[in-house]
Amino acid sequence: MKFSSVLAPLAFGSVAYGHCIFQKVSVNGVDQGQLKGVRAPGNNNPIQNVNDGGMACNNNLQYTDSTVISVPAGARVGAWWGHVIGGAQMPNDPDHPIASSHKGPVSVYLAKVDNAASASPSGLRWFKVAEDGLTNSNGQWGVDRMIQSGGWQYFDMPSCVAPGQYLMRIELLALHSAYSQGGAQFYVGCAQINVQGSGSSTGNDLVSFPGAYSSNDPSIVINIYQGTVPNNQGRPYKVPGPAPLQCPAGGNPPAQTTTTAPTQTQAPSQPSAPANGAALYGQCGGSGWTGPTACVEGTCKAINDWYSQCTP
Ligand SMILES: [Cu+2]
Repeated sequence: MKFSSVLAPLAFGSVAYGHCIFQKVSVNGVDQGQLKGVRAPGNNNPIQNVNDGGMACNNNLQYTDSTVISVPAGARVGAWWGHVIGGAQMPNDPDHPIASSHKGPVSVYLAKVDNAASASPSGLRWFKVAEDGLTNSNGQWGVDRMIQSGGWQYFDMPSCVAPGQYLMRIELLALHSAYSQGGAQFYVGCAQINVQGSGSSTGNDLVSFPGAYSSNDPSIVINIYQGTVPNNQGRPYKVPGPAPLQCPAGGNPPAQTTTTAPTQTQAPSQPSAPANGAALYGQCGGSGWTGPTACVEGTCKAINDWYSQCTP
């Protein structure tokens, strides 16, 4: 394909070819379609200057689309990475979805906008909703987990995010050459989403891109390969940027200031379930779910094993 990384060694003085591009979204296990509702560049080169304007939604956007993807608050969301547009560059491409050397954290940010399809990425204020860094015990990074999931970077959209349109910024930070300043590789891309639910948070700890990161941040200038295992020599690793949004306990936000006796011990009786249920489009069940199992509005419908949703 034409998006080869032939120029990368010249441009970056690095032998790392295994770059990647964010190019599609899934919502509760449903693939939203290749290049649907996303803004993707025509090449897979990283950004290595944290002050580059492309730190928001990347540069040289070649693939744009007017789709705005519906994302229920609380949904399990996937962001898919591929070595080149379409995925593998060749059969058995060892650098798809990304070269395994490219270890590092992955993050997701949102910025509230009026119209996600047309919003400019510059000048926005972003809040982090998810991050996946280093597990010291096994030396696994967010990138490792993304590779193991076939290119899917999964996270949960916080249940308290206010309904409305957002740009969703997906970030992968590859640290294999981060031992010197300017060596870290940022891969970013944006999706256009419409959050549905009854939350009220549009974030705190708001940051700008560029601006959120400094070039000498110890999370960005770091030698992860000092030991035999790329685990930061067993030290904790702080993912750059602010902490992810934390929703109030209980998942579904408004006006639930008191935590009353758990209702999970009794089987939920949906039609008669009173006030303490999930809102329309909220999560109401699924494997591991400890939140409400009834719906204030709509009917609880199993989407898959790990996600049930209040649907109209
Ligand atoms: Cu690379």
